[in-house]
Amino acid sequence: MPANLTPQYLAAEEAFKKARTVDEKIAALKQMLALIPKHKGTEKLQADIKRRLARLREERQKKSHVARHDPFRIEREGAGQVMVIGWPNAGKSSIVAALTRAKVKIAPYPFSTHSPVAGMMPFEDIAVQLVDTPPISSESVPSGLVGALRQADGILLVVDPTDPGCLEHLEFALEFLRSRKLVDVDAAENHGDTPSCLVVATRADLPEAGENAAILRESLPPGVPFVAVSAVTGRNLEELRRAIFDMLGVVRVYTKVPGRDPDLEVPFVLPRGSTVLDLAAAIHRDLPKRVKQARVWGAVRFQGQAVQRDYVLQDRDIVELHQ
Ligand SMILES: Nc1nc2c(ncn2[C@@H]2O[C@H](COP(=O)(O)OP(=O)(O)OP(=O)(O)O)[C@@H](O)[C@H]2O)c(=O)[nH]1
Ligand SMILES: [Mg+2]
Repeated sequence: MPANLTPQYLAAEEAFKKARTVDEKIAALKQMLALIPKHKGTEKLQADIKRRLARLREERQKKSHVARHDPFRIEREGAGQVMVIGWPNAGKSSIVAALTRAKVKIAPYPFSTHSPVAGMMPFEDIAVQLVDTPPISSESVPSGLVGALRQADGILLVVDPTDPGCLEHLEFALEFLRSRKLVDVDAAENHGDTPSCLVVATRADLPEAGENAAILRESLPPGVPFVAVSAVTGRNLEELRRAIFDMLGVVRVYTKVPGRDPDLEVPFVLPRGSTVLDLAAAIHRDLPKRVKQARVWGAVRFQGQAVQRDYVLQDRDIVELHQ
């Protein structure tokens, strides 16, 4: 080979191939550039490394820019994060305002929400984070939204049934979620590596909403939950809170020390399907190997029933771990 590359250079090249982050790649390319034998035979290769280096530096610059200003980077709080999305003027901010104390902007004209705003929705003894977002339409999807939706635990899709275009709006949004692989809208059960989704028809206080709300409901793929609410009268908001909680696919579990009353103040929130062992791991890393069995009060047939470590916890179970 005319280039006569040294083993040191080849090692640096190997490091480049293994590099995952932009910083690691830049470091490896700099190393390659330093170690490459400088002669005519490597000129093209040198130019190529410099080009790649320049491109990565540009990418890093852009990334740090985004990281500083990305308003969609909202730290998850509470039992789960649910993004509220929908067509301009659908009623997203009104729903977030009705369910949380977030200071959102509500206006009779479209595009009134410019950046996401988070608030906590109390539900029984826990709280779920709702995030109001700028609208999506066939013309534009806010940059940063897709990434944020991917991180979320659930997506609440708001549709205005009094809008003559509501069916197209719903179809557009479902296709958007489908095509970006954000939600498996066609699967009856969405839980897994993609967030689940829930469709909300708003303005149930207006007489013209009823008929279209029924059409929207019927047009949904089976398994996608639907609630018709009014943010103005509060109609069905309790049902909506419950549906949001159900969408998260979690269970609340309370722990109890033998001989004492259970701690009903703050539940552990675990993914549905979690077992006694998962609960032990959530309490302390070392606990699973010490737990032999448990007693459970709640959904099981006998109160205080002994269960094995692989018992699947039900929402609101009270669990006493035995070593
Ligand atoms: N009657 C009635 N009006 C509602 C309801 N929900 C929202 N509205 C009205 O609909 C308009 C739009 O509401 P917003 O909550 O700002 O809608 P949005 O989807 O956040 O709008 P953008 O952020 O601009 O996309 C406002 O005038 C609200 O008062 C409802 O349940 N009933
Ligand atoms: Mg809004």
